Amino acid sequence: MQQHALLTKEEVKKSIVGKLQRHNGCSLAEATPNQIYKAVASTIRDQIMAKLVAARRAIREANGRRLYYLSVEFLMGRSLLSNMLNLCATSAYREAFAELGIDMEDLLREEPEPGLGNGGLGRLAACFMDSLATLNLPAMGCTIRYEYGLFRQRIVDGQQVELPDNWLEHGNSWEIPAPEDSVEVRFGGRLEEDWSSGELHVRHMDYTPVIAVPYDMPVTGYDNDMVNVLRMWSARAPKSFDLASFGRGNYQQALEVRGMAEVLCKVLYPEDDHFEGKQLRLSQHYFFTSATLQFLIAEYKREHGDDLHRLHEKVVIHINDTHPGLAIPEMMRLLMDNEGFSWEDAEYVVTHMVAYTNHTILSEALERWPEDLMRTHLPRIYQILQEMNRRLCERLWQRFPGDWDRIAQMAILAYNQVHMANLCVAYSYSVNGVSKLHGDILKRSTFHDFHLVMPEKFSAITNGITHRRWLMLANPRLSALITEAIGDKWHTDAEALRELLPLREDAAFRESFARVKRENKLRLSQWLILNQREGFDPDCLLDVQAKRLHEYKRQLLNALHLLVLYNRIVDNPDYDMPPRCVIFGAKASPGYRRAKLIIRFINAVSDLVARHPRASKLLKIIFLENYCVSAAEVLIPAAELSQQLSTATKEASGTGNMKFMMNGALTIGTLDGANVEMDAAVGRENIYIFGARAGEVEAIYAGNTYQASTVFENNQEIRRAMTQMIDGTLAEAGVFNELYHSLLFGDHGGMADPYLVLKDFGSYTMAQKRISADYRNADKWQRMAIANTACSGIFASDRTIREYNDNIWHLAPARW
Ligand code: 26W
Repeated sequence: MQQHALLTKEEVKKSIVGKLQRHNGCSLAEATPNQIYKAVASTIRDQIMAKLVAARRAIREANGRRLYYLSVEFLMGRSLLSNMLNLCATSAYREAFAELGIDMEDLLREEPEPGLGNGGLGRLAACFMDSLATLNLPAMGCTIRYEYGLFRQRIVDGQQVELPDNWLEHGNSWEIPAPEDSVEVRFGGRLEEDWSSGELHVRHMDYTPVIAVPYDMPVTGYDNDMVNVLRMWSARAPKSFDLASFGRGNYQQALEVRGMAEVLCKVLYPEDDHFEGKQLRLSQHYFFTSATLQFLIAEYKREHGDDLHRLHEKVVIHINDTHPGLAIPEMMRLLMDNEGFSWEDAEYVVTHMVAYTNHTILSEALERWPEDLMRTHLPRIYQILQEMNRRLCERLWQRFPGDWDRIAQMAILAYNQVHMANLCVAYSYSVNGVSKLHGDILKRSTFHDFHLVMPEKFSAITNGITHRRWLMLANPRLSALITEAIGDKWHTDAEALRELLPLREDAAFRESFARVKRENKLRLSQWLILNQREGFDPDCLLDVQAKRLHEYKRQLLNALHLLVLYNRIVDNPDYDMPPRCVIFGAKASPGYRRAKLIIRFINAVSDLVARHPRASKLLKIIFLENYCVSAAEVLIPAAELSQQLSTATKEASGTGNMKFMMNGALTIGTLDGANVEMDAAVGRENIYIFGARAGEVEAIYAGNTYQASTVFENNQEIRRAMTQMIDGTLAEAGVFNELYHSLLFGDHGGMADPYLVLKDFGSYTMAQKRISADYRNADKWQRMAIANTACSGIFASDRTIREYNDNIWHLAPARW
């Protein structure tokens, strides 16, 4: 493929030096690393802006449909290198840096990382943005401009400590403020209704107004002219509530309005596993959703005139999980109250415009707002929800006469709660899951009854990752090797990676593949030394589990197994295994006590192993601090084994699993989420599958047939490791009692070992044995590793986005 760099090396040099002169009044030699970073970013930004202007005009003129992708999280990672890559400018810049004496790695570290997401859901949204732009699809990502992203994690004495992430402190080189698109969002207050000329008019009085101001972050497509934006909404108090100009009597109210605006976008909620009905969170969701809808209506009117009856033909709103689900009643409100629509007309437009993706079946993560909170905080929205609920229940009554229990399960309002998932399923035109298995579970279980009533809405589109960030950018060595072998068409057609498959038989290719992996391990080790003063031997097997910390992801299974390995080594002076370095990367939600305890347990096992002379030669356990996008970019290319251990049915898809696979790691995993499809793609001989299958897990939960104590009694190794949890081997006695107790007895009347750690332990151990044996056979291992990269193409988000577009969005690619 033809690659079009915009600037030559000489032009790059000139523009960097020129920026420093004009912006900072200094020469390159005098500039600080941060000034140089900003100058470089600014040269890239100029090129993007030129494209943005042209793209916006072309999209306007094409007059086609547009996507608004609403997500409360976008975990974008750094932009400088990915923009360089997408502009095909990396080599021009690399050469310019070399001649100017700029260290590229140092420079890249200067960029603050926008961590505006928790994990999978937010990173998926970011991958989607890359693929949308690359496929020329007109789309806007819409979210909140949090002042503080996800907390920075430090490990102190083996325990997690959270620090604030003030990512905007030194400015953001990428954002473009768009104050002209500001809108007002209203909270609280009361409703006045009056019937005039035969119609009901609702007036919202005494509300608290907040101004939503957008900041746009450009998102470039790869090797094309497309630029979309991520629109981040920020809150400020209305000018009329300026304290100085405010009369005494309303001083209190002015203070309240200012307070609301100040806290609204302050911080991202760090929970991605547990829902709590906090008012501020509800405000955040409504704030960016309402602002987005008001803006898209204004934009539509500018281009198509004031009549909104065909809005759904030009606009599709995608809601990333239920968090932006208030888009549904909010659009009803805007159409009825501002545009004079009847209920029926408004409902027609809304139900043809909103599409919904579900990302979790864990019931504790499903959003259910207290009705009282909704009533007092968003009174008009609440009123609309009541009417939507009335109509839905009426319809369900026709279908299931007398079946009150079932109808209550499906209702929007029931048991004093607003059930967001039911709202989204009932009123979206599309409901989809994020892997085949997850899509099936939604149909047969989570939304079973809805599936009976409206089967046509349901689909499953397996998640994907942008292989440009996760392979080209993160793993330049492997990328160069691949391009040398099969050319560069895989940059825009990831399925072309399949052409690597026959190269498994090529000894020289296997050797190069192995060399790249070793160099990446070395790079990671150096990075770890720099960041936490602890590296590892690049000749050991590098085994990684990196993801949010959650009981269902079963980091505890991994850690218990390491304790068992330790015991084997200690017991047997001749015990032999290929030396391993096991890395954990995981943030625990600050309020999730048990998850934090698991981090402490991992670190205690790590210390125990490190203190034993023989064990520490065969095993090293590193807890990587502050796992985030840029850490993942160094970690994943180095990994040889990827641990994907979720209890079957619990991980909707997983996306980390795909990143590791693409970078040539082998997976040890359960048949859960997208692992099922990875297994099918790569073949059972190239993956280590263990543990209970989804059907068996469902049967256990349904019938309460599993007894954790039986495993404990029959498996001596597990019994010993668990005893070490509580007998003072790892920490003062008592510290890990809670973990022990939960595995053996369960919590407050629940079943023992609810995530089936003990149940799957035996089969996990067997799989690990095979791994150690296979790793000794370097040829075999490299063949399997190559097969994983070669078969990973279907997990590129380009494929995911094509499927969303063909089946749900129907956008026309922009061309100019
Ligand atoms: C309200 C609290 C809350 C916040 C976020 C609950 C749930 C969430 C997300 C839905 C959690 C999440 O990130 N889910 C992950 O989504 C990924 C992208 O589809 C999947 O790959 C993961 O399997 C799923 O856990």
